[in-house]
Amino acid sequence: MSGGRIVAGVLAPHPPHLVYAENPPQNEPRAECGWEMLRWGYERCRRSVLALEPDVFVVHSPHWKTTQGTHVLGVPHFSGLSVDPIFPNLFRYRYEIDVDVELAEAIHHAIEEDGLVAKVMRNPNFRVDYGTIASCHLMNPAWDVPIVGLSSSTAFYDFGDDVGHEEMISLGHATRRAIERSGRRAVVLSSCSLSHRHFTHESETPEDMSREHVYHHGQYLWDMRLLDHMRRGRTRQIADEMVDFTRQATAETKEGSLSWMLAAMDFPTGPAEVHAYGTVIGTGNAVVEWNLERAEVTR
Ligand code: 2X7
Ligand code: FE2
Repeated sequence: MSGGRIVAGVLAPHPPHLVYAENPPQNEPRAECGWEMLRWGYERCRRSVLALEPDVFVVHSPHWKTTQGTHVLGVPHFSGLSVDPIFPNLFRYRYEIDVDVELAEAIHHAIEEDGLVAKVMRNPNFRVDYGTIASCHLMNPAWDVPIVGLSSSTAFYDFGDDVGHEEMISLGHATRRAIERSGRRAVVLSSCSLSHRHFTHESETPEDMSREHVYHHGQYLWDMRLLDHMRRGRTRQIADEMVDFTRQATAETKEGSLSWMLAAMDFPTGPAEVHAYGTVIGTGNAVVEWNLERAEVTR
């Protein structure tokens, strides 16, 4: 099969707080409200992306960390309870996840073609990480579109952030190639926050928005710089500045989700749509859509 393509890419951050504040039936804890700007941004983004009728979401998560290369979820259905290790008070989520195993295997094959280390994860009892779950839930709470989940290799930690960034660019190219061969209409999700320094104390009521603000002006300036690049179609410049950004804003881009997604989209030059920016315990989070089916975004 051929003729597949990436129809959209989304910077889709995964703070469990956003799922908590939505009160979906799958999540045990109950919230009064909270982080509305981000949640309403996700709502707008979701409407736009689901209108493209994608066959699959392909998500790269910083919270599935693997030491030997990139792993790909490769079981047709996962079911279980995901508990956030840091915020068990906010996220205890019962998941049912369908996986596009054929595409997962094709991505695995393409990664190996490029000489990178990869593995298909075939353990049916594997507990899917909360980064994958939160981003996919916020993009499609109905879970009626299958996913492919990619781990983040620890290349950034083992060999340095510059090497890690380059490896994620290669991973993005391989992902794109596999999708093109697959015939699928895919949406790629970069599951990460931007600046990532956060408060070490939680307020008694987690959704008390009088306590929410940016951690540090320098971090905020970096986030705004990146969002400005996105809105002006400067994706290559983002890639050029990624290592500096990651270091100076202590950004969650360290695990490579954004580098991977920009490369998978082949660095689009049209303007991305920033649906929302907001902080979660001081970290910078943006919901940003590259709708590659719209004329002004295609190259
Ligand atoms: O994983 C996260 C995150 N990236 C940002 C903020 C809060 C919690 O969890
Ligand atoms: Fe995170």
